Amino acid sequence: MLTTPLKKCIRSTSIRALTQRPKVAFGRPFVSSSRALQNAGVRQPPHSDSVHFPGALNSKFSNTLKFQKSEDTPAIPTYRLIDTNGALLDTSREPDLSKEKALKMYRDMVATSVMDLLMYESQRQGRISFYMVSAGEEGIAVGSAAALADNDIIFSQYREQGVMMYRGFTLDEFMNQLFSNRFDYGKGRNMPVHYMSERLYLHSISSPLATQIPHSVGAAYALKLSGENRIAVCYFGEGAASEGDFHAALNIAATRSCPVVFICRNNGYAISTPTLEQYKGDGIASRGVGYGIDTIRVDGNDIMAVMEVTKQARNIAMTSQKPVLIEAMSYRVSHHSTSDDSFAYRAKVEVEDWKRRDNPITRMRKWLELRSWWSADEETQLRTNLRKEVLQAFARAEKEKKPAIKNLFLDIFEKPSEDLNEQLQQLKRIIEEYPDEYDVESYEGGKNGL
Ligand SMILES: Cc1ncc(C[n+]2csc(CCOP(=O)(O)OP(=O)(O)O)c2C)c(N)n1
Repeated sequence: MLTTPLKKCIRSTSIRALTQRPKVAFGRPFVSSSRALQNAGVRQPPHSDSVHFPGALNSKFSNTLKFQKSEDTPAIPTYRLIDTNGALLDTSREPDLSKEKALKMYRDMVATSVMDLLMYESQRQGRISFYMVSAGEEGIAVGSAAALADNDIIFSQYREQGVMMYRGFTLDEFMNQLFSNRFDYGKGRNMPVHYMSERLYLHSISSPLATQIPHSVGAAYALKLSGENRIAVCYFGEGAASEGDFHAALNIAATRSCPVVFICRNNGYAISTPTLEQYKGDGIASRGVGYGIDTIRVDGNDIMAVMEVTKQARNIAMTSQKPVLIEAMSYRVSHHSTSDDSFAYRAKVEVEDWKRRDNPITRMRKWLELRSWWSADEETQLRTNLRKEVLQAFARAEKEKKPAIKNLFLDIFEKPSEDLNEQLQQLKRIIEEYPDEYDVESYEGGKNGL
């Protein structure tokens, strides 16, 4: 039963009320939850062929019984700015980019790929326990990061090294995490590649797929309420987009009008699962439209297109306070991780073809060379220097001690519980009783680090 004031409120609501400027709370337009109730009171204009069933306000009546078929709907186009030879496809759309910034973007893509190659090899040698490269996806990461504000809040999956590189995560910071040494911000508790940085507004990566998507929406909602001049940005793969969290997140982002840019890296595979087995629709982009979210598909090998698209997406999210979805197309030229041999489920020739056909790094290099901003000598110099810098950071991180053993028990709760303190003492007693069984000296403070 509705109460009388509520009935009155519903009766007095018109379409105009729905389109009026929303109330402002904490500095940003705020959609109140009573809006849902207002929907129920939409008036039906007499003799209109439009239905105003509250669930689909713009649907017209039809006496043709016709199912909508996804195959009849044209696929969303893939936006590009430069072709595979680095030439601008439309000269009226010259990217707004200084030489200095372009060279930083190029350097960060190359740095990501040099670090990836060396770290992949170091895992094969057993020096680190695990690694994931982002080969073929450097353009998505660096291109999008270059279009964001330095303090936009970032949520990643695990293949976004280029975003961190562009933000200023240093090679030492990468290596400290990969070695779980005493300088690792995660105190050695997570697997390699699960980076984080409070300084750079990079939320910690965690393994359960897609959980970061609703987190990013929550962060965006908080930014909206506090009236801050920044947005949340969330990266994920097309495989992760099959999780329930993707649905929950995009739906709430749309209905609560949250300033978040979703960036889906569609690289064709989720470990061994090709996209043909992942979904039947037109990729991830077609879903955005279904949620009422402004959406675009972009060529992820074209760093300029990714940058321009992200710039505009950020602008929409910031000025209109609503979500935007970008689906960036690419191909995962690497194995999924060091625990995967992708030739068990795809032909080597497929991968080799892709490598030869297109690549975000060579495409940008050609673009730079067309402008005489880059030369073969500079390329050799850059790669030699980067290799040296990565190996030096690697050596520094490898010889550092691990975090003090007590960190195993800290940060589970804000303060350790009595049980945890008791377990810590118990571990201390066991280590003292069996000193030869534990390698405590590689941890900061050794036994006293407990
Ligand atoms: C909830 C959950 N299910 C399964 C996994 C195992 N898993 C790790 S990565 C991955 C594939 C993800 O593919 P995609 O999102 O397309 O990203 P990509 O690896 O291609 O970059 C899976 C299934 C996981 N980490 N979390």
